[in-house]
Amino acid sequence: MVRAGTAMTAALRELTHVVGPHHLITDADERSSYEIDWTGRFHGHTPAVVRPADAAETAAVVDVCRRHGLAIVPQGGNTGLVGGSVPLAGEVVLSLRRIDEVGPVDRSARQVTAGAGATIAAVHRAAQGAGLRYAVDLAARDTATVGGTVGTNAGGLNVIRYGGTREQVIGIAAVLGTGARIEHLQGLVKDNTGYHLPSVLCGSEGTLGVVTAARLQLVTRHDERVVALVGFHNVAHAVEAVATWRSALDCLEAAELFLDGGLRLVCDSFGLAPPFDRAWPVYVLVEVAAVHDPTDDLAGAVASASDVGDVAVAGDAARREALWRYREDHTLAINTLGPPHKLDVTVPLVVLGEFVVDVPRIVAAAVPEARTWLFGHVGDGNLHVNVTGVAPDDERVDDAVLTHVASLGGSISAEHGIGTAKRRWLHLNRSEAELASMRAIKRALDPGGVLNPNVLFPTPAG
Ligand code: 2HG
Ligand code: ZN
Repeated sequence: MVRAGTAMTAALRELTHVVGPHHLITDADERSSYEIDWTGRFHGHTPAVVRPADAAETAAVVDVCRRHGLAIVPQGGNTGLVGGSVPLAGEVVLSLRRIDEVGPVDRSARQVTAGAGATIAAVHRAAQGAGLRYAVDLAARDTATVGGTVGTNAGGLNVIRYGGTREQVIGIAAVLGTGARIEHLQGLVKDNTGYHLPSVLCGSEGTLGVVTAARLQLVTRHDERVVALVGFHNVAHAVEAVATWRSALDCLEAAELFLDGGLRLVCDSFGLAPPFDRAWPVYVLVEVAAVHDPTDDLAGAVASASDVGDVAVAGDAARREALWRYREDHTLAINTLGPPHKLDVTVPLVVLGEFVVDVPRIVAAAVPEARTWLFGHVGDGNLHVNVTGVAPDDERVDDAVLTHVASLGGSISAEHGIGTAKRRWLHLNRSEAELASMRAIKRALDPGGVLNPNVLFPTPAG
């Protein structure tokens, strides 16, 4: 698909014409941060990074690329963890970061329209200013963008209460692979007028259209927040406790699990004091939020769980943040050991406890020198299996873990997407008929196969 010589020169000239010379980046140094993913595992190259200012320029960029047969990788904050936003096969990078306007919050509809390049933190600030909240939150909030999180249907920390990104997207604006622009941003909650294109594009990983804006649902801001960090002797009891808390606590926003090894790594990496005088094999961090102080509800729920060791409770923002660091800093701490293999999976809650125990053994059987780090959103069965000490292109561990996950009836991608990292294993979760339907949609919306052609499908879909 990548053109050489004069054809490329002509295409770049046209792209310069569309976005202006400052926003077509061809210099190798300036391109480099767009060519590598956040973890450092996926590294490619691009002839150019194109940075349109708005949806009209985005449409013109897609049109130029279509006509010249240039493949495109749409990119937002480039915080994706499955190699889906970097040009691994010489694609043009279409960076949406300049389209970062967050519109006025509609207080009565409780919605806001945000440009694809707006960060999740910017949406949070806008919602906060209107006394509301955007329900999607994740550790990469300062860099991850609306477009990227829509493209990957990002989950994050509050899925147990509010669902993932798809549940918040009321409308969408995008440029399809056909070059057509669609815009459906009125924000009507009841709107049964055919296919729900926001849902189709959400999670499509840039293969069907380039999202330029999204109409997002906001939720009530609960200012009474409490976080508890609970140490447990064993995983089964921790998982059982979370299941009980989920039904007992209407105000449960997050239930996150991590293990002693991960906690020690975080503390060592960032000079943090451990939360308790002694270590516990398993930790669960829970956050509750309500209009009235939920401390007593949380205390009652924690007290009723069996096998609870130490408990730390934080009501004020600084101490809540301090407890969250033990969980959120896992990603940063693990990356200090070199690019990890990131296997973001869901397993049915009934087998989650034994999965946590079995996975390190499965990893060690595949690559004895590998180290396994487990943490994640235990409330919805989503664990992040991180593996270090394995070469970036050595896929033995990925194969062993993903095959095991599928055999348990789980998903090989809970919230990060398939990208290039997992496309080999998509058949474990999707039948031939499902893959054929997905390919048919791809062909209809991107007949030239220009949009992110090297992700998602086991072989290029075009
Ligand atoms: C999180 O839950 C993110 O913090 C990143 O999904 C997970 O680093 C990871 O594997
Ligand atoms: Zn996560």
